[in-house]
Amino acid sequence: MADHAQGDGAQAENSPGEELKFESAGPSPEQIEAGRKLFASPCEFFYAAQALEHLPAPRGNEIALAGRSNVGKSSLINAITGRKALARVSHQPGRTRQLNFFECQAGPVVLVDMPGYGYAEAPKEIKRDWQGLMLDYLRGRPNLRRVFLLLDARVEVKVSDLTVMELLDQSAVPFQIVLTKADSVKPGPLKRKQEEVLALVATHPAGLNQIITTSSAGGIGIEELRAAIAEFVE
Ligand SMILES: Nc1nc2c(ncn2[C@@H]2O[C@H](COP(=O)(O)OP(=O)(O)OP(=O)(O)O)[C@@H](O)[C@H]2O)c(=O)[nH]1
Ligand SMILES: [Mg+2]
Repeated sequence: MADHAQGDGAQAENSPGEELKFESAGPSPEQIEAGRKLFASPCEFFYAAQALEHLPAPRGNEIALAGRSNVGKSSLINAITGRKALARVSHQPGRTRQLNFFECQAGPVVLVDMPGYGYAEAPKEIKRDWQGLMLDYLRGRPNLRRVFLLLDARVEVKVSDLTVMELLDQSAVPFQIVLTKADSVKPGPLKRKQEEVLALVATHPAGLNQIITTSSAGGIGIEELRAAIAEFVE
C-alpha cells in the first residue's frame, strides 16, 4: 500500500528501536472493507463510445481514469476489478481510443477507461477525435463523480497534465491524483514525487489534497483506490 512505500523511506532515516509514528491520512479499515466488498462482485465491460453523441445514458456513479498515454489507466482498471484482461493493456502508447465503460454489479459504480493524451506519434486528425472526445466527456458528464488523474511516478508532470487539471478546475469536476508504476521508483525519489505532486495539486481548486500511490504490477495502493471508489456507493 502507498503508506507502506512512504513508510519504508521514512524508516531508513530513524534510529533502530525508535517508535515510528505515521500520520495516516489513508482509509479506515471499514473503508478498506467497503472497497473490498464492492469489487468482490463482478465488473463487466458494457459500452464503448467513440463520439460524444454515442455515450450511454448516465446511470450510477461514474468514476473516470484519465492520464497520458501509457500511464497505466487500463492496467489499473484490471487491478481494481481483480481481472487480468478486462481492459486492454498495450506496450504501445495510444492503445485505448474510445471511452470504455465497465459496470460493477455492486454499487452501482461505472468505471470509465479513457483514451490517453499527450501521445505525439498519432496522426493529428485521429488524435483530435479521441482526445476531443475525452475532454468533452470530462467537461460535461452529469454523473461523473470523480476523475482519477494518473501520473507516472517516474515521469515529470507535463504541460498536457496541467491543461487537464485546469479543465477540471473550470468544469468543477473533483479530481484525485494517482501516481502509477510505483514499483519502478526507489523510496527516496518516490517520496519527493509525492511531495511535489501534493504541492501542485494544492494550487488546483478541483484537486483533492490526498494522492494515492499505486502499482498495478505490485498490487500497491489498490485497496486504497477501491476504498476511495466505495465512498460513492449509497
Ligand atoms: N512497471 C509497471 N508497468 C506498468 C504498470 N502498469 C502498467 N504498466 C505498463 O505500462 C504500459 C501501458 O499500460 P496501459 O495500462 O496500457 O496504459 P494506458 O494508460 O491504458 O495506455 P493508453 O491506453 O495507450 O493511453 C504497459 O506496458 C503496462 O504493462 C505498473 O504498475 N508497473
Ligand atoms: Mg489504455
